[in-house]
Amino acid sequence: MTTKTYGVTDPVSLANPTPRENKLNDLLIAELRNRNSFESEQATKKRVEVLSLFQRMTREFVYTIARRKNMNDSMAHDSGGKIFTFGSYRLGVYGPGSDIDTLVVVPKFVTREDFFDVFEKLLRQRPELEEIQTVPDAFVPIIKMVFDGISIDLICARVNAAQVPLNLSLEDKNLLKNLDEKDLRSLNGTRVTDEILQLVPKTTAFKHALRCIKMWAQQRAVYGNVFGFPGGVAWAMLVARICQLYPNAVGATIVEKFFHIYTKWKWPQPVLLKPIEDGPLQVRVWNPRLYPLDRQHRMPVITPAYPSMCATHNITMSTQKVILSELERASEVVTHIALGKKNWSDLFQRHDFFHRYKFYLCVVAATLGSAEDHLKWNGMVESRLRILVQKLEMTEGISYAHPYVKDFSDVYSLKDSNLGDIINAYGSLQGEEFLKPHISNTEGEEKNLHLTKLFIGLEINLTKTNQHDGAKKLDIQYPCSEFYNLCKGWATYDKEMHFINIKNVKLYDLPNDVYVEGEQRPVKSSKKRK
Ligand code: 3AT
Ligand code: MN
Ligand code: MN
Repeated sequence: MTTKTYGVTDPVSLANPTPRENKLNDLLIAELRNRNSFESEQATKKRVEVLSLFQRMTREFVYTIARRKNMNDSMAHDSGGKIFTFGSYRLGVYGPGSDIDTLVVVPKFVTREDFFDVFEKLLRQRPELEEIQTVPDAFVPIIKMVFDGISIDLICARVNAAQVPLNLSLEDKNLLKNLDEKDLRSLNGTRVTDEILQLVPKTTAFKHALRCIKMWAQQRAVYGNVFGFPGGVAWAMLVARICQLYPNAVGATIVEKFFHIYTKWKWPQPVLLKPIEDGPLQVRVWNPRLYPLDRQHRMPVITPAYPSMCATHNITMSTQKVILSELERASEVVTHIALGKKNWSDLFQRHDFFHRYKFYLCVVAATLGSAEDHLKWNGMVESRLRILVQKLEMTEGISYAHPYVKDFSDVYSLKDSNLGDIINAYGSLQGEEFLKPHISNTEGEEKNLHLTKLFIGLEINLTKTNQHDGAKKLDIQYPCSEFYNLCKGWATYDKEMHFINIKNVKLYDLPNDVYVEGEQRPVKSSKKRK
């Protein structure tokens, strides 16, 4: 039994699980298994092997650079090099489709240029390499690849040390001194996940509960940092805090307490896993007393590793409303599960986003060019969607604007049609017939039209007075044109190549591909005529 105190308060209860709680926990794990949350032991073994190969390659990489810098053989060997992981693999909540988020840590004398030169060459020599994409100029420079059937996100960071031995821990804040921003960002993922795991009393209960919360959040479409919802790290910290409050509970109990506690939480009171620390760098640490921007965070969840940041700064008035109502629903469902009146699959019931609003906006990003060109343009549009959401929130007649957390993409060939006609037809049921003949089957073609659509559900509250004023029609001109300008202000925007369009789509005119297999389209209840 755990008695040590974790977190910023005493625990709520030290109770061990009851037989009934153990039973509920078994049922939860069985339901997760049914839904393919866990991968086979064999597949996991392969991940471990690939990681140990990457560890050997990391040492070879550092050794090569050390020799180039004229170190002797023994010094070069002692320079070391170590891989760490972060993301779902490190947290132990990965599934069959998960990647491995991997960090290569090197001593001070190895540069990022070396990584994108020497390490990349080492990778390209390997027969297991299936796909590789390097993005050295990204916010977090990265090599994305498929290696021996496994997706891998590989990043690199230097630390403030001459050697990186195998027992190095990234906990020491002094390792962060004299690094650049990209090194700091690259180290952050691992430093945060390592701390979360250390701050949790029982990792088994934590992992089971987090798998459940991730499954629930994905099914209910409240998962995804870019769109203004908590991402994987934020959900992990939210679960970790509950684990601290119930240190001896099993996963199922953590889940139940999770929903009960967060429906009653006094936001914007922050969720903390430990007191916020000061440190040796000239960087900002989250502090709402000092920084007005931090005061705007509506549901702050603060990372434990120095320098502490808010992982949920993207949450807006609308997404907060959606999250709170989903927590409310889940809180009722788990109450019924505990009473034996419902089961875990009820918690994981799919959302009804494409059934519940009368009006939607469809944001279309299009690129006349390569798939890679479109990836960049669309990525920029998506990362700014929440700004459109915030502008809509302030528009009269809209009570909230609910962004959907997934995009839909297609590739078309222009044929003889006008580009504008295709973009206009895209995103509605009406347009589907027109688009059919344009579906592209020439994957590699340079000048295809790449299209991605995003949806925002609008909750309207036009009051009687402005209906009488003749303003019955909702006016979204202003937020939309502001959003166009914002996107077109992108540094590498090219008007011959990049297009952006927002259209109104009514519920019954939503395109077919937003519904999953087996899901019925909503049907107009025909007015009874006599
Ligand atoms: P999967 O099991 O892989 O689906 P995950 O939680 O590991 O779930 P990701 O691999 O997408 O999810 O992300 C792992 C971490 O990488 C989370 C975050 O710290 C970092 N990360 C992901 N995407 C970005 C991004 N666009 N910018 C900065 N950091 C990111
Ligand atoms: Mn991952
Ligand atoms: Mn990843």
